Amino acid sequence: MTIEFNRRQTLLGLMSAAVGAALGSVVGFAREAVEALPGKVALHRLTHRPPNYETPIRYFRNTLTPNEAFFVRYHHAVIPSVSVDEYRLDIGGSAVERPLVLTLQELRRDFPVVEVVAVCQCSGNRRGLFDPPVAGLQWGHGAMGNARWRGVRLADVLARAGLKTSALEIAFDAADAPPLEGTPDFIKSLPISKALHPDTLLAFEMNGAPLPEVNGFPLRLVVPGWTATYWVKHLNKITALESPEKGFWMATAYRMPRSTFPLVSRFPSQESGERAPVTEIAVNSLITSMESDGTLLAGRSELRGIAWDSGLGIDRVEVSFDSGVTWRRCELGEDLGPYSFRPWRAEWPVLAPGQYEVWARAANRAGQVQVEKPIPNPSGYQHNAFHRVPVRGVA
Ligand SMILES: Nc1nc2c(c(=O)[nH]1)N[C@H]1C(S)=C(S)[C@@H](COP(=O)(O)O)O[C@H]1N2
Ligand SMILES: [Mo]
Repeated sequence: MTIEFNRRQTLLGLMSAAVGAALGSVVGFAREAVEALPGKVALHRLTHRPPNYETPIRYFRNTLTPNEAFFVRYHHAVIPSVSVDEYRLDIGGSAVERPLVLTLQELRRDFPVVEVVAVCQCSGNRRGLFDPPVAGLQWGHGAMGNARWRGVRLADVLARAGLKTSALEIAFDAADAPPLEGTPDFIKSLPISKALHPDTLLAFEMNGAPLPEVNGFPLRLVVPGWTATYWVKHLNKITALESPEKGFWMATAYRMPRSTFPLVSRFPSQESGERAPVTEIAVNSLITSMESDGTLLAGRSELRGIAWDSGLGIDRVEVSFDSGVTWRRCELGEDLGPYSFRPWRAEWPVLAPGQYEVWARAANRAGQVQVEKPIPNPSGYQHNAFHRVPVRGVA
């Protein structure tokens, strides 16, 4: 069964666009349209088929992103609608001893249920901010979200199937099929070390509720610290491989020229050629307290935001009012674990009258710091330049 995004939904979406506009967008640049998907509030639409919708910045004022405002990204236009009763998860491949088929009930019943708070961030988040522009979906700041994921450990399920020592990668396939135009099937793989990491989950809940339909119902892979391309939604097949996965989504897409980005967390079996796969999320931060016109009122608006990285841990967040000459430390807020958004706030300094910009930058415990200019790369991945917001109303 599939859901088609039809005209009626578009009409409903346009109606909710009016509501969205009334609430006021805080994204600092024009977006094509604001529209609601089933079960979602109005989000910024990039494309309708396939559904690609980003979260307005104001929702990041919550440390956990509400499910109904969580961004949506698909490569294929036809989204599977899976019934819980008919759902089966296949675990097989030449590198398992005992192939398995599990129902959702068996998954919940037979394995310890665990939780992790983690940021799901598209590798192409902020692609639309690259200058010169880069081809691809022109995401602003909202191709990401932070949630409390609940599910079972992938390692426990693989242990039941019995992983052979010859296993090299674990591949993940989903119920969304490539449409007629022939986009390759969406298959991703992980190195064994990441697949067996105790924080890598098969999740059936998000923020205490079943996964929304368009965020992977009934089961998705959660790969804390790594970009969202690995977080396969509607997961229905796990294959233990003895050789590298060679499909388009591993061999061609989601790669960066080696050396363009610091890679702490590597994927050695996929590192042939000049480009290596995108893996861990780059250290990043965002100011979230802008007024509805996208600016801050000096001394009046709250000055707060979020910071995150791949799980090494946020060490500090700093703001600058003089284009990076001097930096002031911010106060870090509640800590929901290393993979979570970390909220922060700052006091306003006394500013002489004039035009200002506030810049925010985060550093992690491994000493990685955000950059002033994004690191150019052909697909526009890992944009982690300082967030810059205009300040007005200095008396
Ligand atoms: N089945 C399936 N899973 C998928 C994708 C997809 O196209 N199909 N896209 C991936 C990418 S690139 C991203 S950024 C995230 C987006 O997750 P979300 O839609 O829940 O926000 O899903 C990942 N998992
Ligand atoms: Mo993505």
